Amino acid sequence: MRLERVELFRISMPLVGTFRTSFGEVSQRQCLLIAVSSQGLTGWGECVADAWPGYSYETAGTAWEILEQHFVPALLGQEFDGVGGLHQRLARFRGHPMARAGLEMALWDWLGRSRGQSLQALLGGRGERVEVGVSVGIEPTPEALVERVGGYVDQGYRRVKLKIEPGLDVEPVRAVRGAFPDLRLQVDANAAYTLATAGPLEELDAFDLLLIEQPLAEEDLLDHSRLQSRLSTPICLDESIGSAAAAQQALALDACRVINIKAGRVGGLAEAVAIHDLCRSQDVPVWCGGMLETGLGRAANLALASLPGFTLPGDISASDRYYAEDIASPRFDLADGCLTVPQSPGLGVELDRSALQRFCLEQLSLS
Ligand code: OSB
Ligand code: MG
Repeated sequence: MRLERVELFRISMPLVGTFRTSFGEVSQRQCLLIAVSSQGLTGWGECVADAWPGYSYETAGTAWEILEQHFVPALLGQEFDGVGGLHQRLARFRGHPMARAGLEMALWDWLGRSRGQSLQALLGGRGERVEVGVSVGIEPTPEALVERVGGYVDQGYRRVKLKIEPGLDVEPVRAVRGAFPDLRLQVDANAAYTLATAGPLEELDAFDLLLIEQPLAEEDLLDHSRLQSRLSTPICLDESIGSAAAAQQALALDACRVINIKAGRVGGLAEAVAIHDLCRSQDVPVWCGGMLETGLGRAANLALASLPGFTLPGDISASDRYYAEDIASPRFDLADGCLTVPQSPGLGVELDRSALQRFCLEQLSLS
């Protein structure tokens, strides 16, 4: 195949509420949308890099630069063979997994549309619905947190993830566990602790959590392994797992017992599936992480999460948990704690060009 045109859009969409994590607060989500066109068909992808480097070093700005200057020129007008061919053409470039993944997602959408197959079918997923959870930001008081969690429980979410940071960990978790004794509960520190400050995490063993996500620094597999030996709760890694090779090392070191898979963080859906396959062969549970995606990224996450090794509910909430207005339709509604996996060709959602123009800050067409 040969790409004839690639369009980049930098967008900013208001979230329904401010989302606070240990690395900062966000109330407007920035990301890039990428459209690839060939043979009269267009595929859409979402690059999940945010406005500033809090979660990872990539930003919407760095992704734009890398796509415009390097990745897109390496592909435009060149003959290559599907997703494998795309990765071969980009193999000489180091890093920038979110930029890579956004482009790859657009190609998956294009491939699915050209073959009349859903992304779920292309990836090897199955089933009409997947069970999902919700990620809840840090709240100033335990009372406010319990109220927010209660709202999500009333909507039908059966698994809740609480963001924590030093000083806002044991007491908030105690309050939520006290109010919801049977709720499936987990926490995410986004790398906010060190081995020296991880004492409170040992106290969390008392609250029957499914897992503790990314307690320590991204690079620090060894200390995660040391910490895991002190905890009965499984550690789950997010930021630390950039590839299947990293996953293999983390598991060999017992640095984690669960893995959060995000296609953006690992350079695309192909690598995400490779991590899934590796974990499945070792009976390690995985779940699909989220990056506050628009309807496009959410559609891709649902297809990925329908693979058989995704045995824990993902951070893939309903559209109304994030955005009053989205750029893709149909929206995703929660039913009985589940979302429906799109079945139409490609991502299975349609981009709304007029909504896109309303949220668009900058756009560029390359051909
Ligand atoms: O660490 O999982 C994370 C959002 C942005 C960046 C990092 C993370 C998150 C979330 C939200 O937890 C997940 C979602 O609902 O999309
Ligand atoms: Mg996380």
